[in-house]
Amino acid sequence: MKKVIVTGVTGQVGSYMVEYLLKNTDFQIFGAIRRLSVPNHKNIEHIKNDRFKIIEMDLSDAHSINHCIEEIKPDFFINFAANSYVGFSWKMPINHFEVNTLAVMHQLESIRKHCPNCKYYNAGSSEEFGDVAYTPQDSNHPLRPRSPYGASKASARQIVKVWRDSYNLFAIQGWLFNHESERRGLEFVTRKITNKVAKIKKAIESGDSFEPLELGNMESKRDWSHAEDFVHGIWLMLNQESPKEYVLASGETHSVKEFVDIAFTEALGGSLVWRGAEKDTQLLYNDTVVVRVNPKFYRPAEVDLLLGDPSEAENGLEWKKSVDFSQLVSRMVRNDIEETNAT
Ligand code: F7E
Repeated sequence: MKKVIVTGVTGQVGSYMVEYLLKNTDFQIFGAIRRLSVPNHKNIEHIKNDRFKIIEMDLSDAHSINHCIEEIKPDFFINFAANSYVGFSWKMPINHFEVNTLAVMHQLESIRKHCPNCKYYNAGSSEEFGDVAYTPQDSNHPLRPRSPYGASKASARQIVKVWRDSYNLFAIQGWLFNHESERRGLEFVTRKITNKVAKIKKAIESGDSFEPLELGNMESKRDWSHAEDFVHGIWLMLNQESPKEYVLASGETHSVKEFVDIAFTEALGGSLVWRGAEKDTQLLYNDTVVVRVNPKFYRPAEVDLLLGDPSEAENGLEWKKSVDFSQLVSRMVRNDIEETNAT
């Protein structure tokens, strides 16, 4: 039986990958997690299967990475574990490089020594494009990161390339544009919005008071997809004959403000009015402020616009997104309304 190690399985994309592999392969899956004093297995609690086994691996510990790879000798290694919150990366830049960059080198070194035929995927990011030179961004776009996070992923890309070229490994780092879902962490803007929308809706319906949603830069534009669509694209990338890297993106770009607008409209219906601009922007519902800006959520440097070109993946991998922007917002809002009403 073939063996796959997936890191970051308690996160959104890792948990979807485990479900995908259980459904579409007969492989043994090893889900790597980091020991925490308060573990959070919410995203994998529902997955009970003899083919899914949890192993412990800490990406900041080269010994633990090597130990797992040497013992399991996987056929595939999919690395989703990362410090992925861009806004936080200015506060802990070195840790971002340890986890997002150096760990990749440790993984590749262990694979080279113990299982050189293993196919390796590291999650790349549109944040590597950063201060974009042209739109839409494709796989030829230069790396121009704007955050320690983006720099850590761009550096990891160079490591993957060097190990691929030097040792003839099947090692790739596909570019993932923003990918969201009902399992997205609350610190990311999409889930922060949908979660608060649900709470505000509940408060309004119960006649309770509430604090408005506070956001940073609502003008920035992102290319948002559903994380489940990307899991399929990544598996197609890993099953190519030779290691080629692709951009996975929806091919649509929308501002944070548009996301807010659709989310509140979905939950509350009409009677919504925008007022002001930039740092004075507010959204009102029946004359009550439901969204306002708090400058503390602005970043030291912003990526203003991201729009990916999915055509290479559509042609080369026959990959296609199945969820569009408004469906994504709507699914996330409905899920958060259900979860909020259940508590
Ligand atoms: O921010 C703006 C913020 O934190 C999106 C990660 O998965 O995708 C993600 O990175 C935009 C930015 O995601 C708030 O300034 C405004 O312009 O949801 P985000 P991200 O930075 O795009 C890439 C592809 C990755 O690889 C990353 O790992 O929204 N924004 N107000 C805000 N963002 C947050 N988080 N919170 C706010 O209040």
